[in-house]
Amino acid sequence: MKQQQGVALITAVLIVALVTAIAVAMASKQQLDIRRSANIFNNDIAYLFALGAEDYARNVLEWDITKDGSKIDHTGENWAQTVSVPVEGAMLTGTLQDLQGLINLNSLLNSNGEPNPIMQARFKRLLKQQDLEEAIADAVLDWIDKDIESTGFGGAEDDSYMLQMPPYRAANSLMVSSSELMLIKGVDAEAYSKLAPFVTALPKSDTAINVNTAPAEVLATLTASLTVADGEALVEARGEEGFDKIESFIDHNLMTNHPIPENERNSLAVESGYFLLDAMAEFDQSIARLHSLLKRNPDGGVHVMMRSRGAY
Ligand SMILES: [Ca+2]
Ligand SMILES: [Ca+2]
Repeated sequence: MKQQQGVALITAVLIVALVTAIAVAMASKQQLDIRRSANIFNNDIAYLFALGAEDYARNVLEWDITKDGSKIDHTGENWAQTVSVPVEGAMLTGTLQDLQGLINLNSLLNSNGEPNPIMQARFKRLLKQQDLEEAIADAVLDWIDKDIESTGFGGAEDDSYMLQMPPYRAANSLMVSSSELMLIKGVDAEAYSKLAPFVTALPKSDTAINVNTAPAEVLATLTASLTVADGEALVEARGEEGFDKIESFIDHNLMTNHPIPENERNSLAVESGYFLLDAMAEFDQSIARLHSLLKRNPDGGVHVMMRSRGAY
């Protein structure tokens, strides 16, 4: 009888222990679920705030045309200033970059799909300036051109990429992101990091370089004789106001020894149509990062061409 009571007691203790363990597990799982749901909500809210920043950026770009009255774009304008503001419990930060200040890799071809010797020469000068093989320019051209015939010495098409591990094929269409460079023959991570600050991939071939927003390294690619130091002097000379027209740049005394041929002038500009927004929204412990490629028409209308969460 006593032995039976002992067994019952042990069983009771075991049941209590089991129920306690289950209760603790349930409670902590519930807490995790609550935290997880809160994270999902907060991430969504942060993303919505980032979209709000995009809307604001679109307005700023539109105002720059409709309210400002001047067509030119330069780094002293409102759109070029980084904005960091608290909004209803969130912290928003947004920066707009003029992508036409960079070399558009897709402009190595013209809109008819033929090689564009002016832009090729500029890209080759950039490669040389960054101590990289000029042959990379051939491979980039092959990557975006429609055919599968290799260009020059450095060209590469499917036959080259199919030998890689894993094998892949050339895009044979315009690049969507300049990070595609990393897939291209001759471009490793180091080469990419050298080029990335100076190149872009716009959804259009024939785009001009804005001399008011181009960094010194890009200005230095405009003629064979310009150096990065010349580019820095030009950046200094344009100041925050920029050049009011392309002739003011071409005829500037710093350009006297670096004449720009007549046929290359319309691939230079003092205004821009493509901008990259880098927006970040922090809400509670969630952070949303948004990159938006914005296209602005001459009438001021702004469209989102591409959006990417996280990296661009
Ligand atoms: Ca402007
Ligand atoms: Ca090709």
